[in-house]
Amino acid sequence: MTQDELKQAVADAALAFIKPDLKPEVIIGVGTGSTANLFIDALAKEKDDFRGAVASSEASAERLRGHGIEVFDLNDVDSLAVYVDGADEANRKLHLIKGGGAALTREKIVASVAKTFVCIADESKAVQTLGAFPLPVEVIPMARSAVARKLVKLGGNPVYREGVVTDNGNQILDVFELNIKDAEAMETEINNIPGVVTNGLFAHRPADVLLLGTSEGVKKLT
Ligand code: ABF
Repeated sequence: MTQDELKQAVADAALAFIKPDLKPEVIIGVGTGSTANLFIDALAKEKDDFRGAVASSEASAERLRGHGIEVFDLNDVDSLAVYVDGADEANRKLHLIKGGGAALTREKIVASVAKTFVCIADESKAVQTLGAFPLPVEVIPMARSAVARKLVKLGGNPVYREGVVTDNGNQILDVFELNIKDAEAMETEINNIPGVVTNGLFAHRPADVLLLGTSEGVKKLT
């Protein structure tokens, strides 16, 4: 199977996973990226069976609206039963690296509100140790160089993602060569650097379920 077919398979599996929870009052958290886009397209077929969605990016909000799905501001929503999103890397503890699409901060916020976080990914994203994918860090623009110097002290090699402005008006540093043995500790340490909005480690709030697309079918990891 191609990578695109694996992504489609996990998008369809995510829809089957959440289908029993769809009710007229339900609002669903929806992520960002090519796998999440396939989930949005699948979700559109059920649009009359739930109330709407909260999106983790402007791009996903636009795609949802394009399908006629109502998009809610998170401030107007008390709770989310489920959040479905992709990832750049996932380990066996379901700790993730996210943010390759620069939407990490909103993704982390929406994930934090959701009761169940369902991560959807093709098997190329499964790793033993996180960190081969450069860790995205969203920074306040005036702090970019100061944060980068601190990241070097942590052993990383931060690279400014030029030309990218996040939905929050900030910038992204991609940190190469980090040795992420303890993802929770690293997440905390980087988030404590003044000027960091958040980093792409999802370890304190990992996924609850990982639907992994493999050539032997979709595996459900918890
Ligand atoms: C989002 O989309 C991000 O957190 C992650 O960077 C990316 C994964 O993209 P794709 O599904 O296109 O591989 O979930």
